[in-house]
Amino acid sequence: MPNITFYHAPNSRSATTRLLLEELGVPYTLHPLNFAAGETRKPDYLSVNPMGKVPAMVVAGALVTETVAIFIYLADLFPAANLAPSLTDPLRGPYLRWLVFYAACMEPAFVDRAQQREPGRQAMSPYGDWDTTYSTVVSQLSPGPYLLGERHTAADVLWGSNLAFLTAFKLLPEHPAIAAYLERFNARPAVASAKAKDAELATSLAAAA
Ligand SMILES: N[C@@H](CCC(=O)N[C@@H](CS)C(=O)NCC(=O)O)C(=O)O
Repeated sequence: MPNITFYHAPNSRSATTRLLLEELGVPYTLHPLNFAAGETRKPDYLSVNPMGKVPAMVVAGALVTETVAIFIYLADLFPAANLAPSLTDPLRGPYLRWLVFYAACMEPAFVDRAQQREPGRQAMSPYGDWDTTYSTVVSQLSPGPYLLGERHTAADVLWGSNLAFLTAFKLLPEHPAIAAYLERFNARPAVASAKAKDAELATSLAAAA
């Protein structure tokens, strides 16, 4: 089993990666960072990830950043957890499509919308327009129970975690298909245990600051 060091700040985007690690059930060394103390922008951490962003991970000595890259890599690296359709599985293409759709379309779409930024010309935008992006996601989720139908994959860990965050912060229009999806997501034992571990970490970082 490769050595994994995970750079993580609680209550941030890296919580999604912590949840993946929980679903995979693999051992790792946690390197916590305190946002409030500005640790993600200090030289020590910039020497790990020059972008100053979390998550970052060192796996067997090699740096991996970008949530979706980490997801693809770890879900393939630990096949026993059955979170990644194999290369020859017809679900492999849709699986990659929806992982990448999150970073390439959904993230820029909701960030533009949350910051009330005009997306600019539709043809130049990586996602086109918000309404199309949102309705494409809702259509994909509607049949259920999971993003790709009957099979739960790492794409559900990514989407469930992020849709839960966006819903909690009212950054997403409500929809019954999203609510039903999130109910299933929240019932997963890994979601409760990752949340509990993160709450404990947030408390200890705040006490240390
Ligand atoms: N493209 C990165 C984005 C990561 C990201 O935006 N991380 C935020 C966490 S919410 C961060 O580290 N912000 C701290 C900072 O910029 O100082 C990914 O997908 O992993």
